[in-house]
Amino acid sequence: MHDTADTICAPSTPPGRSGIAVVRLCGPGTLPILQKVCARKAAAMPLAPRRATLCPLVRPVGGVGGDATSGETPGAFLDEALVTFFPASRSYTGEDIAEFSLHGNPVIVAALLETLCGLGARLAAPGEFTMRAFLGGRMDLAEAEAVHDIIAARTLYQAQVAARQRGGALARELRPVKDGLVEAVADLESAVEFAEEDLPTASRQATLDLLDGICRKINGHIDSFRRGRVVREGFSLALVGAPNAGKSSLFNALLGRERSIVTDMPGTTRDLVSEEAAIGGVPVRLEDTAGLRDQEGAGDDAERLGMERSRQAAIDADAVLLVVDAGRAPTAADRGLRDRLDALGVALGVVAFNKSDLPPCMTEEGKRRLAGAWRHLDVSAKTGAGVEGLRETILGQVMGGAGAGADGPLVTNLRHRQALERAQGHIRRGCEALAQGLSEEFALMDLRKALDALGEITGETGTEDLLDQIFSKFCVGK
Ligand SMILES: Nc1nc2c(ncn2[C@@H]2O[C@H](COP(=O)(O)OP(=O)(O)OP(=O)(O)O)[C@@H](O)[C@H]2O)c(=O)[nH]1
Ligand SMILES: [Mg+2]
Repeated sequence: MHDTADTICAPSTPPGRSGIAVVRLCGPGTLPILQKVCARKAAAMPLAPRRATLCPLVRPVGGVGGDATSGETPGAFLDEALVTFFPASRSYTGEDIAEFSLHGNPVIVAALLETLCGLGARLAAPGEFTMRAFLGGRMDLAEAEAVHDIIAARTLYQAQVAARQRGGALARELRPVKDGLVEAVADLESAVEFAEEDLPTASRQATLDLLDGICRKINGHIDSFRRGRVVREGFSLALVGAPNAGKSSLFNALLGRERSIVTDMPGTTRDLVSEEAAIGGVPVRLEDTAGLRDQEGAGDDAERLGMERSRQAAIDADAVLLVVDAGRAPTAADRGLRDRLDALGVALGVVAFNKSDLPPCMTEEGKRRLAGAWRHLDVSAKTGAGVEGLRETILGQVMGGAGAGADGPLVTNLRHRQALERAQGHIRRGCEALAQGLSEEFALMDLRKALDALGEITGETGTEDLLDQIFSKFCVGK
């Protein structure tokens, strides 16, 4: 069981020197501790709730027994800070909270924490404030997880998606699924109650239809995870192609700066060059690679090792961008490269026919044949033409056809997807039992398990073991 009887404290800003540093205090001891550390003239009066108040902070003489209410400075001065008191009724966790905005100096922060602990608080574990908010009913578990995602976001778009979940979007989207399940359970329960009257076949069919609709809705959520995972974690893209095709030029164009060396000499890039970028608000690790020649054994040792790394990068990446020089006549090597990527098991790719600013040397039919099942488009790394379209195409491919801003459900968390899959499995088993004409009680057992699985997402059911696992990933002080 998780203890919420203690009063906890922690720094909520990262260590080091900064303009301000924030320390949080939370729990039943908040007010008595505040009265001891805030050496205000009007200390006998409680701080106005939810109002920042400038206070000298002191380490009271005699620790817990000290008294700061006399108006005199009763102990060692710590800092002058802005202190905000949030009463339990309107706080993040549902308990009394105080927030101290101090001068951003680690020595001052440490002294305040030591003082608070001396007065009966203890240092909070990672995520303990948010865990208390969940346990206190201030937010559901999916919302609490979204708090972590907001802080972990690497792009504004990721933060916006997480903020939607923090606002209860997932629970709202799952509401019709849960309501449908509860309706099906109620139908079957009444059938069990009036067993001697036997549920008419038509009514059983209606329940099956209802469950089928629910399964389809759950499927929509499960399918959205492909997109959601990419939004939450980002993806990697390896640029591969023949020497001199313009891979490094396109890499720089996608990155928006001249990171990789470009020359007119084939074989310029020898090793992998990796950089973080963002496409449509989704983080992407771009990998520029050494040009792949058709004679794999050719070249010096460095070139051969470079080509081996290129092949490995193509295998390891989430998607491949095959860059083809369309400013010269197509060669058998270009076609061979596309086949080799298939042979390496690269499933997701886009073909960029580069140097579209030069007179065209390839027919549309030739491009289509070379690209095969992959999407292809003309670009010019030199002029930038087509690069924006290329970004959209790449994102569309890794997101399974939808763009970053696509509407509809978006499951970004593997734990949620697994719970949805379990719920779906239970519903399917329940449907089978009904279709086989077994007693409704069998189906009821499965549907109740499905409801439990859905409840795990928002934390209504079976979460005690999960809590430490989820909240240990949080920062201290959140
Ligand atoms: N006209 C034109 N030239 C381009 C374009 N993209 C690249 N180039 C030129 O093509 C040559 C090779 O470009 P790189 O980007 O170094 O090609 P690469 O595929 O990285 O080459 P390696 O690293 O040697 O395999 C350079 O002279 C570039 O200026 C383009 O869109 N249009
Ligand atoms: Mg290069």
